[in-house]
Amino acid sequence: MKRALITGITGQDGAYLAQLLLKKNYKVSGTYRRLSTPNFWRLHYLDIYDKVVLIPADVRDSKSLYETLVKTDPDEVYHLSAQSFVGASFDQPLQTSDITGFGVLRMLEEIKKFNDKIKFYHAASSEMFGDSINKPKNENSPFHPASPYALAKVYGYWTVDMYRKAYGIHATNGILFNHESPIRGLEFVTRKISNGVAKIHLGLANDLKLGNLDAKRDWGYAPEYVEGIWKMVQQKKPEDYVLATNDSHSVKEFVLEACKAAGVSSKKIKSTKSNFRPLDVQYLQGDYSKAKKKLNWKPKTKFSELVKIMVNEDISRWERWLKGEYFFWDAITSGDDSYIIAKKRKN
Ligand code: NDP
Ligand code: GDR
Repeated sequence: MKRALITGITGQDGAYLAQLLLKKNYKVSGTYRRLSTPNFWRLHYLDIYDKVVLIPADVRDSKSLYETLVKTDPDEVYHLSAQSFVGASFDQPLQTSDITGFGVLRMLEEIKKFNDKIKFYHAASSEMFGDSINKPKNENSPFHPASPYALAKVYGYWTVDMYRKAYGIHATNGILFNHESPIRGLEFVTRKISNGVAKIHLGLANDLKLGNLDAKRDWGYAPEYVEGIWKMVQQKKPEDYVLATNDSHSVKEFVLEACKAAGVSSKKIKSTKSNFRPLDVQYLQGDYSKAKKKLNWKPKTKFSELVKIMVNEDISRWERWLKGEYFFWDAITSGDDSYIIAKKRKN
């Protein structure tokens, strides 16, 4: 039985990847941060909480990473831990560099000491490309990072490249474009929209305030992307790969599709300056030709289908919860949403 360690197993990709690896008969371990309120809702939602081994560790603490390697003795390490929200990286640039950038270095250093035969995956990002010429980006496109988050990912990317060349470690950068799902964090724009229109549909909110509606992204469906991640790590020779849909849509288009799916008026969705970033990437579109050729990977879920999956799931959750059904879900612990639920249930 192969052993996998996932840093960031409590996040969207960590949970889906754990589910996939369990199906492939791996022994799956994952790191989590000690928080005053535990954050395992995704593992419960996918019904895998009791099937994985959970180990407390922080990517800012090398000792905890080494101890995790000793405890799990993995064949493969999927390093997904990050401060992954671009918006927050402008408010906390140093913390983002430390977690998202130096975290990669710390993990690779401990792997080098413990067992340099471990196969390593780093979650790099399309944000590294930033705004450049308006054409689809592949593995050879130059980087123009436009946020502290993107800068940290570029640092991680080159760290992987260096450890591969200097120490012969089987290390891979997955350059993933945006991928979404019903277990996406509530702060990211797609889930903010699906959750927001679901509330408007049910009369629980009057409107939704977003920021830059003109930004374009290449949005895919997360469960398909974790399959691509696994395939990268199984290659004989470690290389870097782009995963994307080769299609790009604006935030405004996402809003219109979501409103159509929920049957609400798009006039209720507004843009406010306070939700704009100091610097934003206006256009991102990927080119996944290499992954298609070498990994036999391709995305299946189209943009409008993705929007429907997310909106329908959020409407159904709100309906179930308001009926009194109990299940693990993030909105019940998020400030504004938990307040709506508490108020409705009292009435
Ligand atoms: P999430 O934000 O959902 O998950 C991030 C994970 O990192 C969480 O488990 C989080 O733990 C953990 N984490 C944060 N800080 C630390 C820390 N100091 N020590 C240990 N763990 C920490 O992100 P996604 O699942 O969406 O993304 C996974 C990775 O892929 C990230 O590195 C992200 O930057 C990258 N990526 C994501 C893309 C996407 O579209 N989803 C596209 C390209 C790259 P906790 O639950 O405690 O907060
Ligand atoms: P992104 O995702 O920055 O691409 O990073 P996000 O969903 O946060 O933003 C996408 C675009 O939407 C615009 N936008 C808003 N964004 C948020 N979050 N909230 C709003 O109200 C809003 N209004 C407009 C943003 O300005 C931006 O242009 C995601 C993360 O998963 C990263 O970790 C990952 O590396 C990249 O995708 C690829």
